Amino acid sequence: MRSVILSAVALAVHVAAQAENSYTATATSAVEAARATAKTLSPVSNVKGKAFDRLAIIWLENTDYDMAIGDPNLAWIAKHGVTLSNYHAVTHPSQPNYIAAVGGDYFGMQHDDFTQVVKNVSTVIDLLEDKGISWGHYQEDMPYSGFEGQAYVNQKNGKNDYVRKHNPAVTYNSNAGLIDRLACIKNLTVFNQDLAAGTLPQWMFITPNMTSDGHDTSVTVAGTWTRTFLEPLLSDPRFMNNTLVLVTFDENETYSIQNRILAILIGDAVPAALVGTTDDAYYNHYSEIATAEANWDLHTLGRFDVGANVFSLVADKTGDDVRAWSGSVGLNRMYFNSSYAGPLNEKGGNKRYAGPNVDDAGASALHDRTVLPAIKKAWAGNSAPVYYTADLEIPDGQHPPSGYAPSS
Ligand SMILES: *[C@@H]1O[C@H](CO)[C@@H](O)[C@H](O)[C@H]1NC(C)=O
Ligand SMILES: *[C@@H]1O[C@H](CO)[C@@H](O)[C@H](O)[C@H]1NC(C)=O
Ligand SMILES: *[C@@H]1O[C@H](CO)[C@@H](O)[C@H](O)[C@H]1NC(C)=O
Ligand SMILES: *[C@@H]1O[C@H](CO)[C@@H](O)[C@H](O)[C@H]1NC(C)=O
Ligand SMILES: *[C@@H]1O[C@H](CO)[C@@H](O)[C@H](O)[C@H]1NC(C)=O
Ligand SMILES: CC(=O)N[C@H]1CO[C@H](CO)[C@@H](O)[C@@H]1O
Repeated sequence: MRSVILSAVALAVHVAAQAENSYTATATSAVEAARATAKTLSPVSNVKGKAFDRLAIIWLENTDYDMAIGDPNLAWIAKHGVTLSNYHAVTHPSQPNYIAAVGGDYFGMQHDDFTQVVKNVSTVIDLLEDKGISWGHYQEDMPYSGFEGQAYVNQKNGKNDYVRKHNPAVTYNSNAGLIDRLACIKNLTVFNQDLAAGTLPQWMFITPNMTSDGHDTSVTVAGTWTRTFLEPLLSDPRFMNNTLVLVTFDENETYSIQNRILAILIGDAVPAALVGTTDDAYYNHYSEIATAEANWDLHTLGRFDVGANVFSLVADKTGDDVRAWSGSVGLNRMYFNSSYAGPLNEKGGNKRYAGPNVDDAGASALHDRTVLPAIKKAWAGNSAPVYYTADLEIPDGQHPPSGYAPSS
């Protein structure tokens, strides 16, 4: 009896550990072998939201605000949507921005290297699944669903193509340890299959490849790719069914200036009266999580998602207050161009993960959302430092959270 129980436990541990680390090989033969057996899932759901029923987030790369809005194709998208003119990335370089957009913090990261966020840190995916909302990642040219390698180059010309640093879900071991979640981290080939089959999820994150997103090319290529991808979808009822699309960038190109980036909301969930207008409220990548939370009454992560502004066209329907930056350091003096330190920082500093604010401190004055019960259960009583408040104002490398100053 005892030995049976032990082997069942051992098996469970074995399966989880294997799933987190089994699919990193990048040799062509290894990729082809893994592709043959990779699991792909396309769960569907139909949970009504207050302002939209589907959220599609598309990220492009490394372009300064003025360059982006000057691109004719992005300008075309802006004309058909709402321009968010005061949207800021949270740091440099790319990877921490992606990490932040699903996990509510970048945990001090200042690099693009292979990273695994510890398993007990949750993401928006936990919040969505808790309410039965289907989700997916679509990463252009990811060689197979659930691939965990650092990169996969174009097999014909050897050029950069798919990169893990632009795939936020796979970097969190809370996802990478679960085979059914890896199966929802797919490529754009599968996007087209899901579109055709009517099996697109309600929440999706779309990353074009390193050519298409402008990283190795230019905003002209990124703008062309985005309009080519999006324009047909705008009139396709299989995609556009009370759908909100966010098109944005990971970061600004020029490090010495403010890390402001272009963001555009478009789709049939945008009220007609707002099409072609500009919203100048302060947003950042945490607004992406906050907006999903407000729309579907999700719980929170208890991190920077709690205080982030909900996009105002959504906040109009959810009752959220869109606040102005009012910190002692003015927004005009916040560059968001370097990282505070933390466990993912390669230059040293405090290696302790900050804990979520499980007491919902300050949040009740803002909204009814509370931290996901599973997160509360995991972190309650933990002695980890907590630097999250319900404030809109967030830190950066020049204004770090207490105990997380960057080392020089
Ligand atoms: C996309 O993923 C699917 C499923 O794993 C795989 O069969 C296909 O070959 C991939 N497509 C590309 C372009 O790599
Ligand atoms: C990136 O995607 C585009 C189509 O969106 C394709 O033409 C190109 O071959 C892909 N890969 C590279 C390395 O350019
Ligand atoms: C659009 O959404 C509604 C539910 O909100 C659903 O009944 C309908 O089937 C959807 N239409 C398409 C084309 O998917
Ligand atoms: C961030 O911007 C400020 C102001 O221009 C500048 O002093 C600082 O060197 C920049 N930091 C980085 C890492 O570029
Ligand atoms: C989460 O994992 C980290 C790293 O293993 C550990 O230091 C921390 O104590 C864990 N937190 C909880 C709440 O278990
Ligand atoms: C705030 C902002 O947009 N910062 C800059 C990003 O880069 C462009 C081009 O260098 C600047 O014009 C922006 O001011």
